[in-house]
Amino acid sequence: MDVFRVNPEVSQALAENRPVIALESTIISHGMPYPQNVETALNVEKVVREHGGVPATIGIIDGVGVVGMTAEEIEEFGKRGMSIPKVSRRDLPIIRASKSWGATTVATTMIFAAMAGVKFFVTGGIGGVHRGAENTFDISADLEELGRTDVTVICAGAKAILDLPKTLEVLETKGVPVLGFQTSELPAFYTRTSGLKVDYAIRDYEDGARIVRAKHEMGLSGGILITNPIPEKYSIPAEQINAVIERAIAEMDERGIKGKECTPFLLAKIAEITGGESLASNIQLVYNNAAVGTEIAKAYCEL
Ligand code: PSU
Ligand code: MN
Repeated sequence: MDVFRVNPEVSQALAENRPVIALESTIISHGMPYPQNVETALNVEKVVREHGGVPATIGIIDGVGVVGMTAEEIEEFGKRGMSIPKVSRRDLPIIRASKSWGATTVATTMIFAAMAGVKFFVTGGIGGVHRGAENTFDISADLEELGRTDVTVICAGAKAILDLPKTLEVLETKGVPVLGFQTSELPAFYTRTSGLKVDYAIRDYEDGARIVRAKHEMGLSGGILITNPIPEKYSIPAEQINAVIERAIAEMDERGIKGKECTPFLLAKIAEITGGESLASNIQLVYNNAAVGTEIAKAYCEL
């Protein structure tokens, strides 16, 4: 049984040095409700194509990593939702041996992307150091993966459900360059600002592509994080969303929710409290990341 299989359109694009963009499936099965999850996943693929790229949505089907799922497979990930396990690095051998389906997180999407030779990956937000990590030790495996696997991840920063200063500290320790697309401030997902500085503000697509190329030339292991602020018109004021996040975290603690359930619980709770406003913002920032990420990947192929 193959460890992974690559969609023929994706392998052809890779062979011809055309931009391929990896997309994750945990955002589909655990990050958004049905049917918005499927609609968003298919629209993101469309945005990638409109910008001249080839999308490769990644998930695990019958124990095999699929790099470039079909629309029907994406639909299945959306419909089955939370009943498909959320798979991080430590879960991979178990999922393979049991020939199960698995929704890939940022960490495992990076793993399969790297196996297939896909260099760019677009998503909404990454996992990071959770608030209270000094007691719980809850630090997302996404950070570890960024420290070791060579894929450039384009996202809208990290949500304030995380401890953002500590997340940046861990990324620094692991040697991950954190870039801001036309901003020197780390975006905080629903909001464009966080008061924290990124390592470098990218001026344009080519500027970003050159940094990715430079890292490859140096043979440095690990990924690069490109953070792209949510478009102004879809952003939610920090005071407003932070109050919601506080409420969601309080309820999570009350219910004793821990470990891998934390992020999906908080995402759903925040969407519920905001009456869908956060979900609409979430969807828009993913589209925006797909546009910027594909343009940077295209500039990389043209260097
Ligand atoms: N952040 C989001 N949306 C998401 C996730 C994070 O805004 O869907 C998902 C991603 O798949 C990410 C995972 O890799 O949650 C992180 O989970 P954890 O914190 O359990 O490592
Ligand atoms: Mn965790």
